[in-house]
Amino acid sequence: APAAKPLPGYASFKNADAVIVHSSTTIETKRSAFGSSVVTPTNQLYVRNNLPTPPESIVADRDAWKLQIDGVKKPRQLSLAELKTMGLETVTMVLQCSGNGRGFFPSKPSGTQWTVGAAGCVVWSGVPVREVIKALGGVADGMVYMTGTGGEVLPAGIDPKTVMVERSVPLAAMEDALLAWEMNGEPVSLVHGGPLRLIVPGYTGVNNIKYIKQLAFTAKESEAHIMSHGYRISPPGSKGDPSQPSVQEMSVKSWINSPIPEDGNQAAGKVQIQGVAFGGMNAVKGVEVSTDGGKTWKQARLIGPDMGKYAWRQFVLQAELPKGTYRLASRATDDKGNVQPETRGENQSGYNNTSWADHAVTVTVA
Ligand code: MSS
Repeated sequence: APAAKPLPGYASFKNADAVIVHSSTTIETKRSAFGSSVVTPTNQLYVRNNLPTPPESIVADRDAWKLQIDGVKKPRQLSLAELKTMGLETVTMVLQCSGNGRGFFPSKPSGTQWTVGAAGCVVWSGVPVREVIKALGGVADGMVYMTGTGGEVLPAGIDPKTVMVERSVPLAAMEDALLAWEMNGEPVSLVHGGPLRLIVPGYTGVNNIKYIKQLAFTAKESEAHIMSHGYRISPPGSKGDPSQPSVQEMSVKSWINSPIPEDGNQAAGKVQIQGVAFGGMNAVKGVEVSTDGGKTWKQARLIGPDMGKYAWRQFVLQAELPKGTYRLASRATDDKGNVQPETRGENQSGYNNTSWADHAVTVTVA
């Protein structure tokens, strides 16, 4: 096996034993590192940067960070210090890259070959976007999108639209969105978007803009390439374009984190089959577990605290497993009755893989 890549400098605080470094801008949590305690520790959370990380200096004086708000009745710039006076809310949510599970596509789409670890369950605190907008007189007439722009300084000499991280989500997403300065009880680290990050619960990672410098209510979607052509559900063999659905809302998904093949052979007898399940926009209602590759299913038990509909739930099925080989699978259902599908939705870039069959593992009990 090739030697593990070292952690990049900006992420040197990460627990090297708990992550897989794919590249200098993509770091995945190991499936064996998720544990059973709901919240993903910051030093194990995945990283995905579309551009190089901004300099550490942007988190030197956090309260001085400026956010421009446009497309409201009274557009203006607000400092983080001012935002902190305008409201406070906490939301626990699954942050998951649009391409999590891409590594299971047999077509091997280009991009990071994430399996399950481009996701985590994270606690965010900040001011609700709706509070800020209310204070600025409300959304201007005719605006139907909320568009966030990342604070990266773009390389000179190229059309900014080709590289900038700017994403539009439907206005309705504003309802539960936060401008967050705290993550898992600490000021948001630079790598995860400090000093200020837009959090759009239930939406895939890319819609959660780090180091946000502008929040605009707009009549049209952003024309940045990452919005118009990137992160589109394109039919296999085709290129992304604005007519295809954008990768936005997440849907019901689960996977098993223990036992897994990485842990080696399991001892025969009592086994606690456990994993995580989430509903994306909806709460998880239940999870079934199969030990025979999906032929038969048993209801698992949700364990641990329920941290709200955007968080994931831990589940466990206690099983008695004699020696043998088992194909372990999990299948979640949300509270609207949506069931995690057996198959992935084929698409060119390997987005939104929720297939329970793809996420199943083969474990040997000896
Ligand atoms: N933001 C910004 N500003 N930049 C970049 O690059 N990326 C994305 C998000 N946001 C970015 C942003 C992505 S793409 C993702 S996933 C996320 O982020 C991640 O996060 P973390 O914290 O984990 O790193 Mo896919 O869908």
